[in-house]
Amino acid sequence: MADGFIDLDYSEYPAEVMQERASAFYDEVRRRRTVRDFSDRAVPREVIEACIASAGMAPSGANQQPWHFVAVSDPSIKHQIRTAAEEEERAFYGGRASEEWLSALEPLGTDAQKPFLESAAWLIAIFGESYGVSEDGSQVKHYYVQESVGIATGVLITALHYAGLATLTHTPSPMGFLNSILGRPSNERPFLLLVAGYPAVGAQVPDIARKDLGGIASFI
Ligand code: IYR
Repeated sequence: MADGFIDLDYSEYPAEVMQERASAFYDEVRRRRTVRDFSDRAVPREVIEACIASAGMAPSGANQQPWHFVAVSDPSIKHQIRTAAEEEERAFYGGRASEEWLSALEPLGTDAQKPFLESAAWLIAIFGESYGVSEDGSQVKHYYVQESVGIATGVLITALHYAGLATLTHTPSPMGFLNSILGRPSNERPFLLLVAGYPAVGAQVPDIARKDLGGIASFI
């Protein structure tokens, strides 16, 4: 065997089993919805740890794993994040966003108030490392950072949903305040703030549909 290579750990499923597994997975993920109304019930840290560990298994450019996740349950840090995010959101909804953008958001019923940033059990701030820093302090070029972090975030959202938690992808813009509040270095750029927890009892979601397969894929 070539140096630096090991055998693939792979188990093949018969075609019918593959079909069953693919359909069962679809039935799981089709129920995922973005939730904006969270309960303040605690969620064990170990669940979040396992989901983040799954996200860390995502493929990445040159296997550089250019991501960092900060999981926040501390109420005072959540309060600081909410205060900073709402300040940006007020600017966004109060004039920074175009009319076209605001009308695209209308079906979602969003506004500058972000109470879930304090009520939800966990906020997971996801950072992309625009470059790495080696032991001697020199910069290491990273490749496909946005793609890699986006894939890892997708795995994280799916893992949290699969575990039985609700999530919300929140993107206050700009998000630089996350570096200062969470003490992250300047080579890390905030990618997304993922809110995770139990949905509030009676939580509602917008009555919007996903495109069907024909609307998102072609087979040739
Ligand atoms: N960041 C704002 C606005 C917003 C933008 C998009 I695109 C959304 O899909 C949802 C919200 C906010 O969080 O309200």
